Amino acid sequence: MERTLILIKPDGVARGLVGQILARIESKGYAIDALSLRSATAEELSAHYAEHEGKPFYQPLVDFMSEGSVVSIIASGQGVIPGFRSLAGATDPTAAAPGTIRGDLGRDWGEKVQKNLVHGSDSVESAEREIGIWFPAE
Ligand code: IDP
Repeated sequence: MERTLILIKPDGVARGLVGQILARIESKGYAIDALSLRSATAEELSAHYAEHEGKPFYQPLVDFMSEGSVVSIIASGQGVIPGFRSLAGATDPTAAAPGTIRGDLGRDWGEKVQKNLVHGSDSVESAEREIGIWFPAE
């Protein structure tokens, strides 16, 4: 069964949206196979965002991701990788379509602030790599 790595970022945890976001994942029919709430380590964040290192938003993104607790989730189901990205909506919450997590619940976006509530892996390779970062036992 296809699986993906989902993160509920610190803005989602701080705003009390964990339940709503989990409900959308479960209502779509995806299974939650693992779930953890804790602060991300510097090592996890630099590994997770390695592809963005050197970009202007990299350091603000890592700082924001270190601001509070993160929920990491392994979800599975048919087509869950593109399916969750479609539930999440466009990266910029001000442009994300209504009906998506970012479109309905996200607000804050700026040059240096990247508060878009969730992350979802974008390919099978990324999913397996990211699951290895957040759930090393998997
Ligand atoms: P995604 O989360 O929609 O897959 P990515 O391009 O993988 O988007 O970017 C990872 C994260 O980096 C985004 O979710 C967002 O928080 C931040 N980000 C991406 N592009 C920008 C940008 O142009 N400005 C500020 N933050 C950005």
